[in-house]
Amino acid sequence: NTGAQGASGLDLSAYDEEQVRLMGEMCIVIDRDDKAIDAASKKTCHLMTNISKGLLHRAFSVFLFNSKNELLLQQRAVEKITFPEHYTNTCCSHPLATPLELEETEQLGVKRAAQRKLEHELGIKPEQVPLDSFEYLTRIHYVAPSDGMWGEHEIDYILFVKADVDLDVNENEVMSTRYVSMDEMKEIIATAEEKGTKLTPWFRLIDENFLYKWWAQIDDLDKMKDHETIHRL
Ligand code: DMA
Ligand code: MN
Repeated sequence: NTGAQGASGLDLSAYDEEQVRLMGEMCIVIDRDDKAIDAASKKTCHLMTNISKGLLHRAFSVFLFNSKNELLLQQRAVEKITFPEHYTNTCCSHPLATPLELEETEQLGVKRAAQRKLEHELGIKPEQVPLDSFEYLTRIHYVAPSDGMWGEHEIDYILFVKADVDLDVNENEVMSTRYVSMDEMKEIIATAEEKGTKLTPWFRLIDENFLYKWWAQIDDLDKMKDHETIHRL
């Protein structure tokens, strides 16, 4: 009997049951050139002990804008194991190690995962965000500890989508949502420290390096796309 810790020797019983279940999803393990080389559980991929040894996985970040060019933000639920209660972009997650989500042609795997998670986290129906409505901008490679045990080490595909959507928020994933203008976004960032607003590290990196120049070009993104570079941030 291995008791509460299970075979891995790691006790997750203090965490939310549904979020622990999702730690069993199989992520795509990649090398530094974003070549798929293996599959490993979400748990394995997000443990700092493995990240310290270089374990890297594929991810995506969706930025959804309405027809007024406002960006949909979410505040992560308190149940999230990594970065609970942090404000972040519309939706983030991982393409899974399945044939459909491994597909690299036109970044279809990542776009399918984005569609799947927009519905899971925010209740957005796939019909409101068709696969060809996602605009793939570029990839960023970053590492970020969450707390002592957990963290992120990803190559993250940045996807923009412009759509007026209906929300039906999954409270196990998302505490709150809010649309912001570019000026409101800048204000949130500028006052985060004094107000104690927690922002996810990848959202900060994208905000600092890319967000506003892309946002300003939201209706003409083709010339902003860089599908060659993996930006190491
Ligand atoms: C992981 O996001 C992806 C990035 C870009 C940080 P997440 O922790 O929200 O993933 P999930 O929703 O699958 O828990
Ligand atoms: Mn991750």
